[in-house]
Amino acid sequence: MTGGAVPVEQRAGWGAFLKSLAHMTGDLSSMTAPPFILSPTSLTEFPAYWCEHPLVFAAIADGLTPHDRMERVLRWFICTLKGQYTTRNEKMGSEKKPLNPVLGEEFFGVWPDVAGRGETKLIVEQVSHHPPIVSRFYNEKAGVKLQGHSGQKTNFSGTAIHVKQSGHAILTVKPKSGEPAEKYLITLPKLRIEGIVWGSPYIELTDTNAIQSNTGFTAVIDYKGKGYFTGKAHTFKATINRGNRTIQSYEGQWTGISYVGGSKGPVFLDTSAPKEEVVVRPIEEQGEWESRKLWEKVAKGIRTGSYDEAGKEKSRIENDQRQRRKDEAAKGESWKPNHFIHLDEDPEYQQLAAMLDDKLTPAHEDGYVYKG
Ligand code: CLR
Repeated sequence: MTGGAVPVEQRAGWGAFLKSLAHMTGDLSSMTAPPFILSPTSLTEFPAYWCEHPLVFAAIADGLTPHDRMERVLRWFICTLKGQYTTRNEKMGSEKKPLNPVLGEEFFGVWPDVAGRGETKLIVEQVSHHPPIVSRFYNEKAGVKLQGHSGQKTNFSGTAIHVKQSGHAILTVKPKSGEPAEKYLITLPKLRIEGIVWGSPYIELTDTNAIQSNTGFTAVIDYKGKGYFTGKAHTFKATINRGNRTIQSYEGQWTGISYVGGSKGPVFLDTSAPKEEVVVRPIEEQGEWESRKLWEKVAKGIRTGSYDEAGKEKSRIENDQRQRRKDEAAKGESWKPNHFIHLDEDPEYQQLAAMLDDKLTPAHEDGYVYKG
């Protein structure tokens, strides 16, 4: 039966949504979905998932050799996946449809300095719709800094939504050992949203993503769901390579434990360590474009089941956006990001992308860089 997890009074709406998915042309974000599947959180908050293990992030710069640091980058990357891709299921019972950010929407947060690890700061802005979000976070004291942007192309196969992420991140590391700064280009994995027909969506990662360092080390991560590598969901196999030589392999679950070498090797990462959520200023102190302030009434409506109120407020925000774009067009102006600048050619990205195998390099993308 279709829609087993859907509230009875929303079954017709879910059926209509599934039908409309079949006609979707790559952008799911602006489609209307029934209330039970709406999340009160905007996509501008999602970059925070990258940094919910600030100690693991800060520890990258403690690595003693380029190889050691690549392994630490891989460990940090893998340890963010559980938060990125399973948090909504854990908190709200299933994957949900996030709020679609508006141009200029901002999200700021920090992970405070505890026991000398340094403070990590996050700055996010929705800079355009293609590519959408740019984020930057850094820990000056620990010598680690990440900047990236991300967008999605979606299509529906009849049973699952396939999501291709565009965008990439560049990590800059200043090794504590005093060696020169290193750069790491991080590409983004593909995802499949399963459980759609039942109305209880969840994410499985698929395919491959990679991390390319200018030190010559590459990490390649392959993802499989149930039944491929081990019969378990959410599994990966990774290798660290130098040129065409594989130096070390890793495998396990990105939601659980992974091992160096085979499953009998030493533990590489245990993701059961609690994550640290980002600290955000109270809504009363936020500016009008800050995500939680901007969406406050919509989020409240969704949380309390006052969907009419949420819908009205959402339309008000969207109409205001349309008016602003019209006004700009009438004046011959175009909207400019507040925290980032566009670069037609980002030299850092070009240099690293040229080192990565063509198969693993994302097609040409726009670039934005932090203004400072
Ligand atoms: C955004 C970038 C983050 C990782 C991430 C996690 C969940 C993804 C989200 C990204 C993009 C938007 C997304 C979401 C899951 C569901 C949602 C694909 C990639 C789509 C737009 C909504 C699907 C609607 C169904 C739940 C019905 O680092």
